[in-house]
Amino acid sequence: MSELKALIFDVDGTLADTERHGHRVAFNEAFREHGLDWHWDEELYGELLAITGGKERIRHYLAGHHPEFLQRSDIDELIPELHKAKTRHYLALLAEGRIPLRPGVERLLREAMDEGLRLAIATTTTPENVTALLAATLGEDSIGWFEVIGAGDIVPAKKPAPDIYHWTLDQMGLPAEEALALEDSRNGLRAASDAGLRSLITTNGYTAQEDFDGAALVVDSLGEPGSPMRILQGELTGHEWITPAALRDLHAA
Ligand code: XBP
Ligand code: MG
Repeated sequence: MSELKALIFDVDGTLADTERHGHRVAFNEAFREHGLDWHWDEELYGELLAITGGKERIRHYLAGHHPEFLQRSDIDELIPELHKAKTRHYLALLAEGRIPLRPGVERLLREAMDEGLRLAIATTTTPENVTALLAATLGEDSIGWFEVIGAGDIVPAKKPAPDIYHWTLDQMGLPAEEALALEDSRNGLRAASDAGLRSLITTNGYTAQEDFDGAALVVDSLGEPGSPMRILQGELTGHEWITPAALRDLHAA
């Protein structure tokens, strides 16, 4: 069994609950700004999350709700324009400090670095969204904690395709057996598994009911001293919150 050398983190839903009060709100502001009466309520957004990537999500929404829009001759310009506006609004929400990290995330990152584990990010979201979240929550320097940030359109096929994990592992020069993925969703689990990685899943309100068959462990959060995690699937004895030692046990199991 290979030694655990690196942790690869997803961003949306894993590092922070960014979707419901972050991305969703920013999409709606972009639509309003463009004079469109589209509104993604919390329930609809939960359905749209099946499609990763903001531009891909807008196109999927139009196919189901406003198919006539897809016939417009300028649709290939309109979608990226809407998405650019959405990113601007999302970055403003982050800068206001409205989106905190999930419990245990900062602790685990610091403990992992103290123990010499390598850190990376593999996400579907736009690169600026990642660096802005890190800067707003952990300070500018934290961007440098991550050896590789694989994000957005750097690979053409987004999760659940494994491409972003393949790209990130390639950049690190690391075999999949020496890393563990931290994810929150079925799409993320599929991407990591198809790249040969074991995954720890931390669920959230949008993903708790998903099928996590094949995950090394599913918990409701990383947990903190005094505020233990709840194990939803799998086994991990002797740990009440996720530490590097817990991750090494999972990786070796
Ligand atoms: C994240 C996503 C992204 C964000 C929006 O999935 O699906 O689309 O919702 O980001 P994952 P952009 O956590 O699996 O990476 O609008 O910047 O694409
Ligand atoms: Mg996610």
